[in-house]
Amino acid sequence: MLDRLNKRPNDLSAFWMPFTANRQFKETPRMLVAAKDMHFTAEDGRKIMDGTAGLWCVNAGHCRPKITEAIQQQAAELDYAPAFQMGHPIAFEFANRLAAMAPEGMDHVFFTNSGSESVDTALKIALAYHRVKGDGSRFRLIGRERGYHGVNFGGISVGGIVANRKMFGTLLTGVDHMPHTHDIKRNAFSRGQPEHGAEYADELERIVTLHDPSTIAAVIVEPVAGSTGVLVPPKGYLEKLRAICDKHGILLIFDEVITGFGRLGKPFAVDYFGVTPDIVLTAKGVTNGVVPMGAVFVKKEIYEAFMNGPEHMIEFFHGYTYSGNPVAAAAGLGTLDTYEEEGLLTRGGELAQYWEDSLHALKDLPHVIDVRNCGLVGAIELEPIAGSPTKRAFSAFLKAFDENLLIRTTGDIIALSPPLIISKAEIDRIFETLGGILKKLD
Ligand code: PXG
Repeated sequence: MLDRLNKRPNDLSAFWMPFTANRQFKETPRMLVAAKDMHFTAEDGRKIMDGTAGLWCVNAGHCRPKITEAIQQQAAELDYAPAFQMGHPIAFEFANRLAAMAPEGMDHVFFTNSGSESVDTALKIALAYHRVKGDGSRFRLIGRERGYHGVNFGGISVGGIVANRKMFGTLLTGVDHMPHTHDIKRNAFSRGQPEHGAEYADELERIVTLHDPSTIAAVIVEPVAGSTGVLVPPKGYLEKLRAICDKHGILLIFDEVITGFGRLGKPFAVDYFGVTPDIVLTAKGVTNGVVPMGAVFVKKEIYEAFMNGPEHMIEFFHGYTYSGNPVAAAAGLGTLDTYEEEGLLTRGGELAQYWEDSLHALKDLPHVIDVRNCGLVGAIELEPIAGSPTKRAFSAFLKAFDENLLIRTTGDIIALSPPLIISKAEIDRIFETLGGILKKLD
């Protein structure tokens, strides 16, 4: 067997890597071969601090025993069972545990295998819901500029990232977009929710009026946009979206793939902002990123609306071979146990002030044009190099990796979202390293 700790595979060409500059990577690979708690181990033995919880998912830290053991046991006992017209206990057990901790009223769970699948599932539930209620003229979906909702066709259609859309044809029809809320001129260096910009939500009213409310099925937003650089909603903005949706009978969907499971210092962004949508969709932290899984939470009224017609008929024609997969559900239960035993779903709240102060201490360093934060998420926006956007932040990423710190960059924005087990000393280390890098950056 290949000794993965010591050997690099002899050929890197077959794996077409996702969201990666393949040629650059394969020329100078950055390989991670092991992980424990807050750190990865690189192939040269260096311990790399995980400043991003992998890709915003390893909220409990790496290789946590409860999760590992749960997976091992489940794989040996019931590895797979069909998910259609058949059941296995652990999927129900996990759904019940999730429903019990979910925002109030979100008491039904549909399982998927990723954030992208959760997004498309939520959009399909919204469309079908109106139809089963006899309101099938509601077919339009509203997303937002700079929204990231995964990479499937529904998600890129409602998403607002040009690069994710431009190569892929006509996408879904009947989609419109609200403006994003990123407003550096008025809100630079905001701590938590920015003061200005609630009025960006008024654009929803304009779009709804343009198309007529009777044609709109749902509005989907990330409560805090993650991938496009940590865009925290202005004060009053989400409340306005909720009110406009209520006024017109439109479903509001929160994409909590990043904000779910403790990232903001509360179990969900719904708890943090106190605004409740009709559907909450999740992935990533639901299993600590260990086994792919997503979970879409819906209100009772939505589930109940489908429970009509002849009882032998399938009520919702949707599902995946691996919906509620036993090994994924076991990973999820091990994850929830770990979150609960260690108080991780609220730990971000305890650390948030320290995190915010440490992050904002970098505000006067060269090239820094904005610093923003919410819960245990932070972003540092850099002035792009004229004519070479993204280069400055990518160079910070490479330097950080050399200095044993993993960060994420998107455009010229550095994003940070460490595992929720991080200590204050580790927060200090992240910002000392990053501060040193920013001082030296061209
Ligand atoms: N919605 C949101 C809000 C996300 O952030 C997805 C959906 C899609 O999830 P899947 O599991 O299909 O990838 C995401 C994913 C980054 C980064 O560095 C963010 C994501 C994925 C990879 C990298 O910002 N978010």
